[in-house]
Amino acid sequence: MILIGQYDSPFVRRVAIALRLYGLPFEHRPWSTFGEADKIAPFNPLRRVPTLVLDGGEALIESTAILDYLDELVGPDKAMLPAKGAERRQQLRICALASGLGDKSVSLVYERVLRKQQLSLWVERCEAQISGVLDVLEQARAGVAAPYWFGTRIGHADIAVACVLRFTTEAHPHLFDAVRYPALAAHAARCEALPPFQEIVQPLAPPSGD
Ligand SMILES: N[C@@H](CCC(=O)N[C@@H](CS)C(=O)NCC(=O)O)C(=O)O
Repeated sequence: MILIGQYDSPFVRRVAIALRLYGLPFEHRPWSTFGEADKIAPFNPLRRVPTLVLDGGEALIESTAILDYLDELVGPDKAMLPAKGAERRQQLRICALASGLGDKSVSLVYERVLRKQQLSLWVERCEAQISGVLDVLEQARAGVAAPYWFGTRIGHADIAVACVLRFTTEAHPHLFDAVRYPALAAHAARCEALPPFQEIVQPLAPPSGD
């Protein structure tokens, strides 16, 4: 399998960490979505990452769909998301909130670097969405005493939240205050201490806008 995309993307990083935790070998092509879009296009016309190219050449797109395939590959006993039931729904909701937070953080980066003049209506909307999600995630995580969101085993929700917190903290430090979000800060610290998180990491390198 070949994973396309740089690890400064919270979406690419969560897929790479899941691959590592599952012990699935993969090659990595750290192609930039802007600088190397022409390389990505044959695999994904959206020119977005993550894109996972399977051994037969099939290209999977969208992190949720990619992780769904990885879960299928490792089977129900090893999968980090149950195949059905309440925990699956709850975990998918946390993943969707984290992923949406990631979308808004990425949008704000593009707004900052790609536009000469930022549109305050859009910036304020994204910032309100980000803090709204952080407040909900903080309350949810504070209500869980277990080491991970759904018990003693790490799951996709844990990885998604940790990856998006790192990205948001690096990209928009004013939007994440560890004093306001202590449970999320502790969650991120616990995940970031694990070997796959330490190995799969890249400081944020946003497009230059030139
Ligand atoms: N919903 C997508 C989001 C992926 C995404 O936003 N990737 C960014 C990099 S962090 C990207 O490809 N941006 C280029 C673009 O959207 O044009 C997923 O979960 O895979």
